[in-house]
Amino acid sequence: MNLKEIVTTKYGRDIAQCSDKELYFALLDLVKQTAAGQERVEEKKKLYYISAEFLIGKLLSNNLINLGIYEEVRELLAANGKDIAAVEEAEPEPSLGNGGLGRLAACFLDSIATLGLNGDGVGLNYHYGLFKQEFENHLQKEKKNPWIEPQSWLRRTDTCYPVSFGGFQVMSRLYDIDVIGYGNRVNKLRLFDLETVDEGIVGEGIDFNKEEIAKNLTLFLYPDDSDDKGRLLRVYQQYFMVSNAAQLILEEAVAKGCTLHDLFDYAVIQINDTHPSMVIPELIRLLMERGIFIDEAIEIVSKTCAYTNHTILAEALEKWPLAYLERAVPQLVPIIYELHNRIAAKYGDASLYIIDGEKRVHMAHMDIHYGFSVNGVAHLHTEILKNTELHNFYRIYPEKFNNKTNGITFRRWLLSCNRPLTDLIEEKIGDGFKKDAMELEKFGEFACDDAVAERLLAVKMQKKRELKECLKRTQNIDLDENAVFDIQIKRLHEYKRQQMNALYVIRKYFEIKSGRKPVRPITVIFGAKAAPAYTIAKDIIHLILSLSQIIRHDPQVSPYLKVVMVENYNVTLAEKLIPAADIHEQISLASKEASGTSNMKFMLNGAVAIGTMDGANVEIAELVGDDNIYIFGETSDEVIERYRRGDYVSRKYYEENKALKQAVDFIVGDEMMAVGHRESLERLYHELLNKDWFMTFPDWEDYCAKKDKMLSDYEDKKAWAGKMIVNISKAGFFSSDRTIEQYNKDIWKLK
Ligand code: 26Q
Repeated sequence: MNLKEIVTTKYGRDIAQCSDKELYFALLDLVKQTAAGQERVEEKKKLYYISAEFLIGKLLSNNLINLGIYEEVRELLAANGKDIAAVEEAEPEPSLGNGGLGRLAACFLDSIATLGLNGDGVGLNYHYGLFKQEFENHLQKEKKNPWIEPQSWLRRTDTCYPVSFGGFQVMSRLYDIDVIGYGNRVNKLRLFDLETVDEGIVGEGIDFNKEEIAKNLTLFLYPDDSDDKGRLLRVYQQYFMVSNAAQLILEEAVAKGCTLHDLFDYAVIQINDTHPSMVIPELIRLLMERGIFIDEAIEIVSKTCAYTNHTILAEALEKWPLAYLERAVPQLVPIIYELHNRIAAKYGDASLYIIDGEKRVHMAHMDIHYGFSVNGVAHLHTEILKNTELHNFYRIYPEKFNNKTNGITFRRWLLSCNRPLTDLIEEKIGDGFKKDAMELEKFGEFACDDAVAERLLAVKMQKKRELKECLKRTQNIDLDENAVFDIQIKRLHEYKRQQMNALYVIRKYFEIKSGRKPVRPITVIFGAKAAPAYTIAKDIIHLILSLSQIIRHDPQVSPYLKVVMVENYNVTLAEKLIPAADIHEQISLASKEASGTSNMKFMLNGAVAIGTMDGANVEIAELVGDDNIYIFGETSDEVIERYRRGDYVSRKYYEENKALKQAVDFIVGDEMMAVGHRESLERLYHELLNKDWFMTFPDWEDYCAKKDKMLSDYEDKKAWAGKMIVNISKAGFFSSDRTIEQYNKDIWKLK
């Protein structure tokens, strides 16, 4: 059936008489139907990408593009007086992820399907996902974010499994979402839900009884883990995810003729950070239940599982108290002990142990010993893992370690979110780049072409205007498209250093007040959610929101400087913000950002980075060259050495740098206190002065100087357009198609 027929059958009306929401539901049917007719060959070996997060974003336009029917549908709607953009807005965004790791998983699914590889994602069907962020009194408030409607991308299946916890059992149900590759096959995202889940136990905000496991297990992504009950719930969630995954994997393998002794010929499991690590002992347990002796069970599982590390931050490396596991999943405890004992017997070195002296289970250690591959997500990150964080493991298993620099899907982050840029590129170099991203290199030939420069600047202006219109309509935010747009969007974390950017804004504020006006208005845009229990992160949001108000109401400063924090930053907003950026901020403390992926999205959309030599910035800098990126700050070696010495004193920098002192003091000055909350601002002030764990002060002067240089360079429009073109033309390497080809060649070995 075509869209017209679907609409007639569904509503008994014409397209022109339908609401945007009705058209969205009709297009859901159309896409599902079309996808059902696509290739779905199941080869013998299959990849299972298990992840606690899949930040897939809205799916309608992406699916239409990948099916090759976007234009057709757009024209049909237009002919009936309907705007496809308005129909897209009727789709709720599933918020099944926090940030980079979840978005990476979504990009990977797109590339796996596009490359025609046999691989599914496996995760959880959180009903409320991550919280929805609202601002009240310059503070973040968390609200629940229901996204599942009676008609959605989810397809209910008949697959249900029992999952046993200490003292009780629950039943799961599997829901599938089609993952439609670009002009190619269709894979699946398989999301397990709890049959007995009860939305009724959630109140207005995101509070619920954390102990009613049989009702709450799939309500939220990562419920607050600041207390024991929350952490315990996380363990229950993780086991629920991997127990279902393991049962699904075995069932599918056996159906294809697997004897279980040869499981690794039928399945390869990618463990996305340590959140799914319990799949290792769970699979061993299930194989033993089916009659395989432990030695062989361990060997089979070790040949099936591969682990990706996404962080070196100590607090993000999961270490679960054995007591939690004894309570939630007692059946795994003897297996984990066995895995640990084998290591302890073989190596005297306690840094390699799975269970430490405080009876905590180091999930990453289990993955490294009992998986066949360990990868980092950018060159620098992998080197730090090998040489520093996981050095002792690298010494015994050098062959397991490998790098897979992250990537992004160009279908969403160029074709879908920036049509005018796509069209311009296509006009100049043909459409080969849509399948082979490295062809973007050809666009570099136009770096000095005035006509192309002008067209490119016009595209940027158009996207800035679209952002302005969108933020006005949805959040009542006023933007001036003639200002330079400087954007920092990512989770709020001290190591990402949004506070450093805010201190630059304060410095500018003082400069303007003293008569030094910028040649062009500057608009600094932030988007970030803070974890509900991460106090300092919330203080930084409070600082930015308060600052925004002070500047907005200061007639001396507001014509030249604006600070905006968009509410509820998510994938949908990213798709509007990224194409509109002139400057993007990648200013993490060197060594701390494993890769970053928004850096890749921005460069692809012709924005220029200010950044540290961290994560994938290092690879970007190498590709675009010094003239096309603004690098500042200490190197990862210097930072690691500082931590080793342990002698960093932030107060010294504060006392020796007048501009810095003035900016930091402003946080607790009268203007701030008049609009903000004393407790929050003082806490942040003291944190910076007495700790500044992520070392913003040593990098600040260099950061401000580079930013000023950048703003003055921006005025040479032709030269700036050249930088934009170089950034776009060098982005090909960061296609997730390249990343996935490398995973497949080195790790998965499918096809
Ligand atoms: C751990 C323990 C307890 C509670 C929560 C967590 C937890 C939750 C989420 C730990 C880590 C995460 C998410 C991490 C993440 O998104 N990492 C990012 O991964 C990207 C993809 O590889 C990288 O580009 C980013 O650099 C990295 O920060």
